[in-house]
Amino acid sequence: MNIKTELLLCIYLAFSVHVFAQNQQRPNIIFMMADDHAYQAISAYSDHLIQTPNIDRLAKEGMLFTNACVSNSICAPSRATILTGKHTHIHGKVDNIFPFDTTNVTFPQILQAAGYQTAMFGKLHFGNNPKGIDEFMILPGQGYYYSPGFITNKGDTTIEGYVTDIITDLAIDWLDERRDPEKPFLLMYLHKAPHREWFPAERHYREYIHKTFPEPPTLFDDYQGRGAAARQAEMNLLMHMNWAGDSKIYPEVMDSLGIPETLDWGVRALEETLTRMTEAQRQAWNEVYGPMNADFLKRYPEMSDKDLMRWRYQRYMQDYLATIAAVDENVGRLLDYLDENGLTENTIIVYTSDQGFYLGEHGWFDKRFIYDESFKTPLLVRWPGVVQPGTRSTQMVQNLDFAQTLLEAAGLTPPADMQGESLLPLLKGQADKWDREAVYYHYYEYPAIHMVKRHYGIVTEDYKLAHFYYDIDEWELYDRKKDPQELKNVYHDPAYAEVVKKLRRQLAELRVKYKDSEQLDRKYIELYNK
Ligand code: SGN
Ligand code: CA
Repeated sequence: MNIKTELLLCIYLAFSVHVFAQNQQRPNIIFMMADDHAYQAISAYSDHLIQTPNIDRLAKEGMLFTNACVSNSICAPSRATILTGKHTHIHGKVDNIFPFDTTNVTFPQILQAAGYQTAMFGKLHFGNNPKGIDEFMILPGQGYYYSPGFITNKGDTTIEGYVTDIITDLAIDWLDERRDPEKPFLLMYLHKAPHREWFPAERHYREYIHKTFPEPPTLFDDYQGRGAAARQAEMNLLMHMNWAGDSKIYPEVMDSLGIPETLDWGVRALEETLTRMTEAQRQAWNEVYGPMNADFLKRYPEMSDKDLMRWRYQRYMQDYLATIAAVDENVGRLLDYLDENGLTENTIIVYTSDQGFYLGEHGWFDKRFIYDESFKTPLLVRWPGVVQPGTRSTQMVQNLDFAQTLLEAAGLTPPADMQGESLLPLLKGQADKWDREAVYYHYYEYPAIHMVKRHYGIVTEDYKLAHFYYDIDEWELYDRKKDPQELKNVYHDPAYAEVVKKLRRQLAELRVKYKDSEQLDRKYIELYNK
């Protein structure tokens, strides 16, 4: 920590220390996050794709948010926003590329300084180690599904096994062996799954490879109702997925069919993970993916583009959802541990993702856009005695709000420069004390993989207005009530002229409120292009 940050933390704690001194039983906090976990793939939201009985327990015993969203739909920026309570243009981690600026103050640092025992297991993806964490084991970068390596306080290590099981073992071991019963704790439990490329555990791929999933109505979207940004994005299942890495087609099958790999690392991605498996794991894999390949080899010559799109969608869902089956099982293990050890009552559990994800809607995978499937994120909160079981909130809450919420829950006053709102009134069932009408969004990483153009925008319950401002200058407006699938940009429709005027004014006000500006837009473009 540099001297300035340290000083700020001390001053801040001197002011807030009396609050927690009064608070005898400060709650433990378990922050659970999966990477790229779409709300469409949690049965508490919708059970058309998968059953997630363990994650659903959190909805049954707590609150489910139907309108939770992120402020920048990509991994590391979202994580930095969660930790700092600030928009990405303020904490500076606007994309996945530059390392996180560790002079930012994060909520775990504040909890640690206030006497919490802190630990983090799983994926952080910051390019540097977490601050304010007593013990951590994090995956380097994106990490691996099989035999993953870990960076720890005491050096690097590799653990044989399946990543989702291992992260849970680490969390449970820590609770069991090193938790200090004299202190409240913060446990950051951060899954790699279901991030691309989707490599499930044997017990799940054996089952899921035989499943067929319903297709989203917009699988064959032609993007005609929208702007250039949607048409030029490179995240279409048919055109932009890798054959080896994503669909798990063997390179020799591709060769014999004359299919080139979509992106040059696709084959490497498959081979790298297969090489990390033990001999027995590889054998099991080939027993299941071998016949799938043989079947594809036979059918491919007869398949139209439409057939291929359908095939790729099924292949995608089989692996993506199978990795979620392991997340759900492991969340169940952790919840059981809390039950068996008397920790359920005094522990707040948050379950969320670093953003949403496209599961074939608009023909897409990946995220990044302000459009709903990537903009919205799952959010479930269980807090016995405070949150009424089985409740739902439809309010527009944002990952920007988590830091303040958790600090207040711990009896602390959040630093004044955090930009979110505490969710405590909503959690306590006092929605009348919540008055947010709109949220602000800003995505930066471009030009880059998936080619989603830079844009910022405002989202209200009724409308979504976005400005794509780099290498094009286009505005899009969606009527969320009439057009929930966001298929028709009505920005130029005269019937919406008044709405456009009002929203543009509100958006300008939000940019001022959150201290974003054209000058900053330009600064981040210049930094990126350096
Ligand atoms: C990798 C993925 C992309 C993904 C980014 C960011 N490709 O580059 O599909 O958008 O990560 O993901 S992969 O073939 O290497 O998996 S994020 O979750 O870290 O933001
Ligand atoms: Ca992610």
